[in-house]
Amino acid sequence: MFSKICVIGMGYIGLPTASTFAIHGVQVVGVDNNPEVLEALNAGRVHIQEPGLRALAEQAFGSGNLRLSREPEPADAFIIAVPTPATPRVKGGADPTAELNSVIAASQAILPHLKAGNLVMLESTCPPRTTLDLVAPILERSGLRAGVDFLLAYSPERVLPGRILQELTENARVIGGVTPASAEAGRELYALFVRGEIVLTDATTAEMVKLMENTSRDVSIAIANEFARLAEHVGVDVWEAIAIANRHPRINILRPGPGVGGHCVSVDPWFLVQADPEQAHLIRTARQVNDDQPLHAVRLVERALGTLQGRKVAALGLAYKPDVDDLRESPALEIARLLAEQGAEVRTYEPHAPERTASGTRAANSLQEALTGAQAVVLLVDHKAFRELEPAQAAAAMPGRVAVDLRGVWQPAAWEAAGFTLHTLGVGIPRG
Ligand code: SAJ
Repeated sequence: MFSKICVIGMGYIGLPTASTFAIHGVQVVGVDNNPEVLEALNAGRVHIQEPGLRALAEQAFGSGNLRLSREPEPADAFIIAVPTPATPRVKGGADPTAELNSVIAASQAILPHLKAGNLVMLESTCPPRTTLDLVAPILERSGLRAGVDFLLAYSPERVLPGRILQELTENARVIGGVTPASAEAGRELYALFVRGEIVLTDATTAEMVKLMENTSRDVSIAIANEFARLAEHVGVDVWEAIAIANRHPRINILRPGPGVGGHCVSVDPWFLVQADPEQAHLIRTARQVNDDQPLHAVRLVERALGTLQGRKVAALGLAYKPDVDDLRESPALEIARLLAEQGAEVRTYEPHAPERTASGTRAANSLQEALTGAQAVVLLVDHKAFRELEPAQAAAAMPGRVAVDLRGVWQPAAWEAAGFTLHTLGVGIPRG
C-alpha cells in the first residue's frame, strides 16, 4: 500500500525517518523548503551530527530510494516532521506558546497533492487538538474528508538525541488516528521498520502522551534542582542524598544540573500550559525553576571566585547535554553569556562545535587553550572528555585553583589533591 511517501522536513527527525523508510524499500521524497539544507544533502553533507546518521543517509541515497525536493508531490503517504518551537520566554511576560507556522505551511503544501485513500501523519510535537483543529481543516479544503476520504493520524517522535537511529526502530510507537482506520493505516506504514510495540489510540490522546512524557521529565528535573538548592542551604551533599534516596524501591530522583535545555523538554511543557493556563500551575512552576537554574549556577561561580569582575573563566561545554553537538535552548550557553555580562572574561570550549560560543565570550579551539590563563574552570556540560579531565592538566595550564562542577561528576579528592578548591552544585558546606 505504501510504495511512495513524502517526508516533509529534513531535520533531526525527518532525515533519519526518510532514510530508514528508504533503506526498507520505500520510494521516499525528502522535502525541505530551506535550499541550504537541500544543497548540503545533495552535496553529500549531513547537516546534523547524530551517531550513524551519515552512514544511514549515504545508504539511503545510494539505494536510489531517497531523493530530495523543495515541494511535496503525489504519494501514498505524507509525513510532517517540521519544527514547532515555542515563542521566546520573556521574564515577567506572557507564557510561551507553540509556533505552528511550519505545520500550517507543510499542510498547505500537501493540499494540492492530496488524493482519496492517502495517509497523512503528523510527527511534530504540537499542543493537544492540533491534528483535529488545525491540520484536518487545512487538508479538508481539498474537498476530501479526514478519516473518511483520506486517513489522518498523529504519531509523536520520542527518540533521544544521541540514540536516534536505535530508538527510531526499537522504541514503542504511539499512533493516534482521527478514526480507527487512520490509526490502522499508520500502523501499517510504521510497521515497515518499527520493531517496538505499536500502540493505537486517537489523535488527541497521542498528542497528550508526547507532551506528558516530556513534561513529567521536566517536573522531575525541577524537583532535583530544587533539592540541590535546598541541600546547598542546609549543608548537605545532594548527590549523596539522592543516591541514598534512590535505593528506595519506588523512588527515582533525577540529576540536578545547570538547567534544562534542548528543543523538547524545555519547550513542550508550555504546550500543555497553553492548553489550559488556569490549571497548569505545577507545570509552569517547574519550568520557572528550571529556567532560573542558570542564574543560580552563575551565583555559585561568583561565590567560588569572590567576584566575577575581570575574572578569567574557562567554561567547558555549550551543548544542552553531554556528548551531543546540539546547542538549542542550552543552559550552558545562557550561563556563559551571563558570566560575561556580569564582568567575567569567559573562554568557552565546545568540543562538538568548537567554532560556536556564547554572546560576549570567546571560543577556544581546544581544552588546553580554554584552560590556559584561567582563574576558574567551570564544568557546564559533562562531555566524556571533560568527565575524564585530569586535574593535573588543569593545574598546569591555570594560574587559578578554583573549579566549579555544575554536573556532579568531578571527584573532590582528585581536584583537592591537585590544589584546587572544588565547588559542586548541590553540595552545601556541612554545619557543625
Ligand atoms: N537533564 C537534567 N537532569 C537529568 C536528565 C536531564 O538536568 O537527570 C537535562 C539535560 O542536561 C538536558 C535536558 O534535561 O539539558 C533534557 O535532556 P534529556 O536527556 O532529558 O532529554 P532530550 O531533550 O534529549 O530528549 C527528550 C526525551 N524525552 C524523555 O526522555 C521523556 C526523548 O525521548 C524525546 O524524544 C525528546 O525529548 C523529544 O524529542 O521530545
